[in-house]
Parts: sequence; C-alpha cells; structure tokens
Amino acid sequence: MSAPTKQKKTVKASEDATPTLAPANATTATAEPRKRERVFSGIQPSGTPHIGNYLGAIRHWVAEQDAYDNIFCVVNLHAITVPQDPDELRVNTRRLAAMLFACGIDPERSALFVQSQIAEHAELTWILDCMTPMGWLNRMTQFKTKAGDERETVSAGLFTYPVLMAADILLYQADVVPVGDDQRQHVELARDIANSFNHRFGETFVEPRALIREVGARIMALDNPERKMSKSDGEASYIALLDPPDVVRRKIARATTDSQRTIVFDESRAGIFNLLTIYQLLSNQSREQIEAEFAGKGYKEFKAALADIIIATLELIQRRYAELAADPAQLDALLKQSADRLRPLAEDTLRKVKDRVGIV
Ligand code: ATP
Ligand code: LTN
Repeated sequence: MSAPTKQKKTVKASEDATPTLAPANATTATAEPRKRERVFSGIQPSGTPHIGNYLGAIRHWVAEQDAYDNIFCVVNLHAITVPQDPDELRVNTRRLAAMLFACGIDPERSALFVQSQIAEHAELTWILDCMTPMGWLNRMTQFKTKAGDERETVSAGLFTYPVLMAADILLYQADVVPVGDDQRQHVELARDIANSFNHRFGETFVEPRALIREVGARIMALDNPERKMSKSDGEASYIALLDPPDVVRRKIARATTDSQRTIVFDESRAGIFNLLTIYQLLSNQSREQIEAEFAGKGYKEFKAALADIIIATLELIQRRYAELAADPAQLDALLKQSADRLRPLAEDTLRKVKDRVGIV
C-alpha cells in the first residue's frame, strides 16, 4: 500500500485551536493562537549521548530556542524496544535530562520532559498502530538495520517504534521536527500517518516536517566511517559527551583515516572527511579556512587540534552537568514542571482523536 496522496488543506499551526504552550512559569496551557511554530524532538536514554547526537541534533535545539515554541523529550518508552537493565534505564533517563540542560536547554524557554510521564503517548500510539498499514512499517530502513538477522526475536515494539515516534510528534501538534538524517524516514511516516488520519476522520493533526541540517546531520563512527556514530556501538566508535580529555585524545588519535597526506574536504575519503566535519562544526570556520590552516601539516597535528576543540566544548558541558547531577531533586522538579505544563495539550489532542474514532 502506498502513502496517501497529499491533501490540499492541512491544519495550520496559526489557525488551529490547540492551546499554546504557556510560558515556563505558568502551570496550564492557554487557548491563545500560536505565535511561533512548534518544535518537538526526542532522544533515547539508551547508552551515552555522544558528539553525533550533539552536532546532529542537540546543538540546534539549543541554538534555536528563541525561534520556536520548544518541546524536548527523553524517550524512555522508545528505549525499551531493545532490552534495558531497569536500574540503568532509571539512571540514564535522569542523566540524559541533566545532560540536555547542561548542553544549554533552558527551562525558561523550552519544555523538557520524560515521555512516560505523559500517559497519552502510549494511548495515542495504540490508536495510530491500528491506523498504520504494515507495509509502511515494512519500508523502515532503521528497523531492517537494527533487527538484522534477528527479525524473529526482536520485540514487536522495535517494529512499531516509528508509530510511537509519530504519536510523540502529533500529540503536541508540532510543526517542525529537528533531527539527524537517520530520522528523516520516521518523520515522513509521522506526516503520512497524520495526513491519512486527517483524510479519514477530518482535520485533527498538524502535518509535521523534518528539519535536517546539511552539515553534521550524519556524523560517522570514528573506527568505521562507513557507519553512523551510534550509542549502541562500541566505545571506540564515539566520543561521549562525558569523556574526559585523555579519552578524547586517545579516541581521536586512533580514529580511522587513510594513507594519503593532504587535509582537505574530500567526501570520497570518509574518515578524514568526518573528522574535518566535526572540526568545522565546532570551530565555526569555513572549509577553505580549515584547509588553509592545515595546508602542509600532517594528520597528527590536525588530530591534536581536533582533540583540543572537542575537549574545550565538552569541558563547559561537563562542568554544568556536574552541578545539575548533584541536585537530583531540582532536576526531577524541572522535569515534572514541564510534564505538568504539557499534559493539557496532550489530553486535548487525545480527546479529539478518541472522539473522531468513536472510542468512548
Ligand atoms: P542509536 O544509534 O543507539 O539508535 P542514537 O545515537 O541514534 O541511538 P538517538 O537518541 O536515537 O541516538 O538520537 C537522538 C538524536 O541524535 C536524533 O535526532 C538523531 O537523528 C541524532 N543522531 C544520532 N546519531 C547521529 C549521528 N551519528 N550524526 C548526527 N545526528 C545523529
Ligand atoms: N526515534 C528517535 C527519537 C525520537 C524522536 C521522537 C525524535 C523519539 N520520538 C519524536 C523526534 C521526534 C531516535 O531514535 N533518534
């Protein structure tokens, strides 16, 4: 079954009656029309956040907080699509939230909450599961990669994972979903689900769009530049945001390059291209400036400069993280405040959906 053809009229953020995300110091949502587009994005508390997550997603969330009405989510229900140790999951959920605040998510300007604290995510997922053709899910390339040869033994949740992601986005009527390149197909699926629901039951959901940057949307693994940097792979493949300086130096020194000498942005040389991209994003310099800086120099000098700039970036994040991690009660209070503020939005959407579907 193919995706439905796009409908002419879509729900526009400016014209729908969804309550606006109230200012951070308010406790309930208001019914004013939306002034800014709404962003929703999520990150899984599985393993350690790494510079791929930072450069592909988190950094943009932080930089654009003033441009949007922002909702960020630690998606612990997504994490259990693969086996998790319960104690580790609890710890990683809080750690990741602290890390996001440490990276610059500002509770005054952005909501940041834990997915399981708003029950409507699971409830909407079930309804959307029943509206999503199997064929659409069969096309998801991330499932194919993650399930690999284990298709018969991985959980059904891993297969329907993109529907939970669609529910996350649609529940808050988000317009924009800033993500790394690996999530493009999932955001398109969310859009198709919204479109087909609107077609069948009448205008209900905003149809979201992915926001993916040209540079940095796909940071590759240090030890294998053919694969994306991922928390699920070995430690040598990524720089964790909590890696101390000596570990950063060691991992960068061992990162795969090639037997050539020149330090230039050449996509066919995947290893050095990936390292140069990281340098470009952290130094905010142009490719020409960087090539000029390292003209006539060797990989060793370049790698030392790259390690320095990563260490300087992480130092600031790690300092703030240590402060936040030292006060778990304050962290829990911030997360609860966001969840309490968002819940009316989620309830409002779910009420409409149930009404349209005929669920009493
Ligand atoms: P895993 O690879 O274990 O599934 P992950 O590292 O992809 O996990 P997520 O929580 O799934 O982490 O992703 C959080 C955000 O980081 C998403 O927007 C995702 O697109 C982005 N992201 C993840 N890996 C990279 C990468 N290598 N380069 C750029 N962005 C990335
Ligand atoms: N599936 C995403 C995480 C995620 C997400 C979302 C991203 C869950 N829900 C909603 C954007 C919007 C991932 O694995 N990176």
